[in-house]
Amino acid sequence: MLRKFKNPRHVITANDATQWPTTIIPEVVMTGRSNVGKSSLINSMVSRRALAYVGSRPGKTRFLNFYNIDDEIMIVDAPGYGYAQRSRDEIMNYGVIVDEYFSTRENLKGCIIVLDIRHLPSKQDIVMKKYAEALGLPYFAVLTKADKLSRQQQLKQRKLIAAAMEMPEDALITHSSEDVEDDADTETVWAMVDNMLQIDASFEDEEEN
Ligand SMILES: Nc1nc2c(ncn2[C@@H]2O[C@H](COP(=O)(O)OP(=O)(O)OP(=O)(O)O)[C@@H](O)[C@H]2O)c(=O)[nH]1
Ligand SMILES: [Mg+2]
Repeated sequence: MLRKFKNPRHVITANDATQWPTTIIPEVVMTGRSNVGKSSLINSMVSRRALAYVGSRPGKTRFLNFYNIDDEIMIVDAPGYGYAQRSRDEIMNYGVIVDEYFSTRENLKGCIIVLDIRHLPSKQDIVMKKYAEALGLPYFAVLTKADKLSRQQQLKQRKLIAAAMEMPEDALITHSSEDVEDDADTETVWAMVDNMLQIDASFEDEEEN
């Protein structure tokens, strides 16, 4: 059974760090190529059709979008990378925004790397994973758009992607935001999120002792 939320809400689209919400709510950020389904994944995690903005063309999510999920967790939707239609300045600007967030945000407790199950990871995906590792930020991957492949193809792609990302297969969750029956996979995504937050909490306990 997929967990239910009472009041998931959009807090702000933050153009710069001064607009980041001042809370102590732990944050998990979505990252990945443009158009892979980051915003759609947020919607399926909270069982809402249109909390996060989804469109048919790449490059929809601009700047950082903060979603407060019942005051328990903040999901942060980041602009996708690798979108060729953006101007050079725009790309630079997004790089700065995202980098500043990752490297300075104290609330940030984990990262979900979103990949399209049909494609092998790009260089940027691998860089993203190494970046999270270098920052000591817990992460896992969600392979979206599983509805586009047969079960057998899904298993094959998951293996290939795990190898290319140098990640254990169980850190890759296959998911579809189109398939309304996909409760079990969405719940697995939440379980992985819980896990990331617990890892952080146990570090804090150690520091106190
Ligand atoms: N078939 C299928 N389509 C999906 C799935 N997830 C997302 N899409 C579609 O893919 C397109 C992009 O989805 P978004 O959620 O906006 O992707 P995004 O990663 O947030 O894109 P940017 O904001 O541009 O970075 C939309 O047309 C979605 O309907 C999925 O699981 N299956
Ligand atoms: Mg988006």
